[in-house]
Amino acid sequence: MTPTSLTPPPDYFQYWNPEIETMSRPELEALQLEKLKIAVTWALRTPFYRERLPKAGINSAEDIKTLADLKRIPFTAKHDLREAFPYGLLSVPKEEVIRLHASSGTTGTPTTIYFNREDIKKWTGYVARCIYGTGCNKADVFQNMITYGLFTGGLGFHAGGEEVGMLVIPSGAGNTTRQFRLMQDFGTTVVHATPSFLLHVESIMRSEGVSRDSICLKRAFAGAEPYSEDTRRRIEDLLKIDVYNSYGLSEMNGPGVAFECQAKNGLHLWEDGYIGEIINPDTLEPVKDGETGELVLTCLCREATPILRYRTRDLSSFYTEPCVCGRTHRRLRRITGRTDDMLIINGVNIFPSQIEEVIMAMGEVGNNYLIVVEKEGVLDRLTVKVEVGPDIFMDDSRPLNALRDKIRKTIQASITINPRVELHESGALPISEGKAKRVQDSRPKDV
Ligand code: DLL
Repeated sequence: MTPTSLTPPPDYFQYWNPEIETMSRPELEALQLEKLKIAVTWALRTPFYRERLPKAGINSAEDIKTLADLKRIPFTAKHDLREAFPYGLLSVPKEEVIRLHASSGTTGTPTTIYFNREDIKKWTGYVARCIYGTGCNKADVFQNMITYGLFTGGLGFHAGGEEVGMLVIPSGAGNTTRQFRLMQDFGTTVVHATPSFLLHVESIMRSEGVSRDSICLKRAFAGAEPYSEDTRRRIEDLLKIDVYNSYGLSEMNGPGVAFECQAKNGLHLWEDGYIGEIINPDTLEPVKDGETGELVLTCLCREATPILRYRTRDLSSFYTEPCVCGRTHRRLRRITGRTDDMLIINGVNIFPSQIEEVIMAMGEVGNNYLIVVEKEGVLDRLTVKVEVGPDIFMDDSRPLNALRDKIRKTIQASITINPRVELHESGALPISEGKAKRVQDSRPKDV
């Protein structure tokens, strides 16, 4: 279904937990207040918040009287989690912890999130709610083509899929040829992957001559990295499936924070589990209703590692109108990037997503691209490397030159910077099994 489709019949939308998903806003806010008080109690048990909250005049849950009191709680940032490593945010005895997940820690100390049994149960419930809300049920065969391990995407979706009662194939990421075999052997109907891996799967399927009719795929959950509406449409058209956007982050458990329903028009933030705010990242004040800013999230559903008012760095906004599906939980717009993704090229601010939007809307372009930024003398130089589509031949220079020129001009019209464009044949650019690395910025860091 596309966002502009006619209104579907009333029984089209399916809810995992109808009472919670469609509860009135006043009821939902009352529930949030009750859970926020509990989350503050959990937080006050951790060394980190025991030091921080009293400075803001919060000494117990009694100090939270209305949801507006949330604003009195100071923000928590990524560096706070690093400083609190390893146990500064643990609020239960270690014996009660049954699992941990951690970020990759590419910039130093990893951030670690602990779960007790109840936390895992609640997280699984949110992921199951997301999956069921896309129309899946226990008749589905679900191939989880994402990294298992410390990354939350593998085990998080695995547990959610089992909770819905689907047959879960824990295939993990990578090994594309084997992924097709599994799909064919077991009749996979749903997959979960990063959007870049889904595009890669489609390219390999084409180059290996795997027929679309030999698989019975209907849906994909795609997330863990930003992608544009054009990329979604491209995956849907090429694979003939419905793609649902899935948003989450390890600090808020992992996947299962916000997800698209069958209307595929914005991601419902599960507000009985998370409180969402959008702030201006410079002033730290809330933006006006519907405006874009940084998403700040408070976790209401995890005791072992409580995190309040976490600055996600992700840029989004809330839709102001309700969803046709009847759920009352507000919808987030597709995340367009992160405040720390922004590239400043010769003084012009751009987000990689602006380049992706241009490229993925062009039919002649293939499924992979790379943005390279270098220093050339005193100036910055932007190169966009693009794989060509299957209908373009690398030995025919006329159409190649025309395509190169078209890409260059369209990018320039969008971001005002004139890039160098390199065309590559399908499969030539690096792919990553996890989150795609779309930007290579080799400029010295202190310039
Ligand atoms: O990526 C959790 C996840 C797993 C989400 C599987 C969806 C599917 P982290 O590794 O902590 O957790 O990375 C979180 O990834 O702050 C966003 O910047 C980005 N991100 C996640 N989902 C989306 C999405 C998982 N749908 C960070 N669109 C977040 C855009 C996304 N960015």
